[in-house]
Amino acid sequence: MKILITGGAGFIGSHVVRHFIHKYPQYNIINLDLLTYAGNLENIKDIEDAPNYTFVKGDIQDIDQMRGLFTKYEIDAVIHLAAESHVDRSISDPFVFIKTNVLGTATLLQVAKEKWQDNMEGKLFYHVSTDEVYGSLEDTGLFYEDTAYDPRSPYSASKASSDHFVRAWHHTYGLPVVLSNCSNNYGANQFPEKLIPLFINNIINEKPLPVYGKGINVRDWLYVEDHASAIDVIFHKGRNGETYNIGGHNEWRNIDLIKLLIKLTDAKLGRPEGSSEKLITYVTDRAGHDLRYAIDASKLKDELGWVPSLQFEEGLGKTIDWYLENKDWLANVISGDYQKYYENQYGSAIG
Ligand code: NAD
Ligand code: TDX
Repeated sequence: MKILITGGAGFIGSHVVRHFIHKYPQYNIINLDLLTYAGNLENIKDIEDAPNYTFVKGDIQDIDQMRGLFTKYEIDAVIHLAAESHVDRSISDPFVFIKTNVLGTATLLQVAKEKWQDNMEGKLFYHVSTDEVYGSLEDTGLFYEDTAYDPRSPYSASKASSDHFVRAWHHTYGLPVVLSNCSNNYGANQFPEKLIPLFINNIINEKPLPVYGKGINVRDWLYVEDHASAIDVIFHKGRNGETYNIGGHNEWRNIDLIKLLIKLTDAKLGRPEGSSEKLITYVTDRAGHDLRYAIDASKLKDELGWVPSLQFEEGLGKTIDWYLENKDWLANVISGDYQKYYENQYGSAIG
């Protein structure tokens, strides 16, 4: 099988590529990535010489390039992760989200349909999506696969739109598809614009920790390697046309998570317990900040037998260790444009 993985130089994609390269030497993996600010070949350096691996730099919006790539590599299946993924960036610059997430996904769907339409047998378009498409929960309740879509940020609206197009290509053209909607991921190689790596980096450097609003928003956190293993299971066993929610049964209020992160990181740095709590700085809330996400992943458990493997403190500990051991990786990604982003996003609030 020849599998096109898009966005494989990004955070989750790099773990998915590594997982498939090692576990399925009989598959050929073609990793297509535009290498935007979020894409980094360092994330997959350890597997770049694997015999079943090919990297292609390219844009999912470029239909001619995608047609050429499907023909050249005789693609049988797609695992589509390439996207713009950061909510705050979608608030300041929504159009790149619409272009990449909506038009890019539609482009890939159209090319897959063109190339596979004579024989759809054994073909699969797997679309990786997010729990944010379901909107925001109050203190109780969970997102189910049939929860009505209610996206509220430009990011989640673009992901919701892409999900709709995937289902449209399935129902209209018979494209074999499967979708998954996952909760917040954390782990190695996450770009330090997202809460956990941003805060680890700032704790290390004794910089302010910008907590949006009152810090009472709730997210359901899943270790990234568990997401990769869920994608593996759904790719191989998921039913055509179905959607599977993926989650960690692991809800945390931001402020509680931040205090745990401080405790674990201070301990690893040999600082007195809680000493970095003084860095907590409450800043203006994110516009339209969704209060709570929480996933019911029982369909995935009951139908396909997948459950998360790691406890949160263990996963968080491994994540902090990775950032402490990979200071060069961190230094490289926070040079250049990151400084401009940081200044625009936080400058006036925390200096
Ligand atoms: P990321 O931002 O770390 O990586 C995205 C990758 O896509 C980068 O390597 C980037 O270079 C690439 N890319 C962007 N535009 C492209 C284009 N036009 N053509 C080709 N490649 C392009 O994102 P992530 O956090 O790894 O998320 C991966 C996927 O998983 C996304 O679809 C996201 O919506 C989804 N998701 C993420 C989370 C999370 O917590 N991070 C949770 C659920 C779902
Ligand atoms: O500086 C910050 N301060 C802060 O309080 C940042 C960056 C975040 N936050 C809050 C906002 C959220 O309530 O922390 C929470 C997590 O924020 P992010 O890491 O930006 O994640 P979130 O907005 O929840 O979205 C993530 O999960 C779903 C991913 O970025 C998405 O790609 C994914 O689809």
